[in-house]
Amino acid sequence: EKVSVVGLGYIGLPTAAVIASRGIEVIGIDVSQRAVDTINQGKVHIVEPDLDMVVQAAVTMGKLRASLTPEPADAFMIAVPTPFKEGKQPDLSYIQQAAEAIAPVLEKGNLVILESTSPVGATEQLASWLQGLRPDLSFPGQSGKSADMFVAHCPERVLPGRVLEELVSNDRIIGGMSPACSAKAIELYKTFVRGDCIQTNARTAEMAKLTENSFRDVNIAFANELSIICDELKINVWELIRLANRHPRVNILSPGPGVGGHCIAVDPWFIVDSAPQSARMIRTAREINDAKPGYVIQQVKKAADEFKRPVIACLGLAFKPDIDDLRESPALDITRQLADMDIGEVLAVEPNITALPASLEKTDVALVGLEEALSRANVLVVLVDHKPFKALSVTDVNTKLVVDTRGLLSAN
Ligand code: SAJ
Repeated sequence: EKVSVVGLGYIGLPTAAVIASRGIEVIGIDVSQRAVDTINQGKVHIVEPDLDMVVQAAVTMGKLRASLTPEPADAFMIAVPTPFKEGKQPDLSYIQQAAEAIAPVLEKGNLVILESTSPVGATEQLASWLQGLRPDLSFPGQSGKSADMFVAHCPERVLPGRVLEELVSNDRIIGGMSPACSAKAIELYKTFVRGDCIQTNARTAEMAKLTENSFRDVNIAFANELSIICDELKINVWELIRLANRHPRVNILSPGPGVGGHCIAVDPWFIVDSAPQSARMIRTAREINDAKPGYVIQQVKKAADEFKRPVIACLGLAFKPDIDDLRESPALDITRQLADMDIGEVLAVEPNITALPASLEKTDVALVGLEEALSRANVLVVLVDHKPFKALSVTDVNTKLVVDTRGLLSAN
């Protein structure tokens, strides 16, 4: 048995390494020479707890190898990006490129799995691209033919920061283009997944993944809307949510400075794009969450206006707690906009990085330690609930104006 993983990023690399750690031969394919070289040295090019150890072990055992060029295998797992920009079409070009890359080496009886989060219909599209490239093979879903190839959508659903654990323990949705495709895919996932592998069709699997992230987005939007209503009504939203969540059937998530990351702020748009007239709540939730950074900035401006020479300390730049990932981070966005507004000196505290990211380099923002920020700032903006910030108490900040988007201080 040999498995080929196409795309060695945040999902593909951990998946490849975990399958290899079960003793299965894995070949990882990527378009980046740097990624390929790094992995073949037993090292990693992305940050994820324990990933370095697992990759190193798999490479040393001779079970994991990376290459720029696809080669024959029994199963191919595609884990490439599917970007989406608001107002544009979902971009399936990386899936199409992956199809073009693997098509020449496909053999009768192979299994092709799409793991990338995708709009409904993408798996059918993948099968039809492959069919066009390999008319000598028969792919499922092509009318009137009995297929000798297997195609399925098995969406990834791991949480960054807990990928290696969740890859194994989460239940998996296995959406085959036919029951035979699902059965074949379940066989593969059973080799490394401890959770249940639940069978459905490809379209339902695509929608299930989008639904999970949209559920979270809508629930966070509800919390963000509550936080603004509570500001108006002079109610502590954190206490309010704690109380409401004591009801056995209520479970509200937490407000914040906005929703970041590459998944929850993106995936709902796939649904909106597929059903623009009907996806009204999903669209509104996206708009509410995207508007939250602007609201926070107004709150900070109001606080800063109280001082002649305001020093504003932004606590946290990452998109969520205890990681170094600053991509699509509302905290970073707020800090940059505050600097651009020129309303005072801006300090940034981010314990998980050692240098400012490129987007702040041209600003006057200074990266400082928590101590310095606490001693110098008169306006504190809590943007991320990193562990060291959770240890803060009201007495640390009682001479300052605080805009607390995570409820660290107001919740005490
Ligand atoms: N956030 C809040 N309030 C909350 C929870 C989160 O404001 O109560 C914010 C976070 O601060 C962050 C954003 O939402 O900015 C997203 O963070 P997250 O931890 O909710 O999710 P991600 O983007 O790291 O990972 C999600 C997960 N999806 C779900 O939990 C339904 C993960 O399981 C998926 O695999 C991943 O998206 C993905 O790749 O799609």
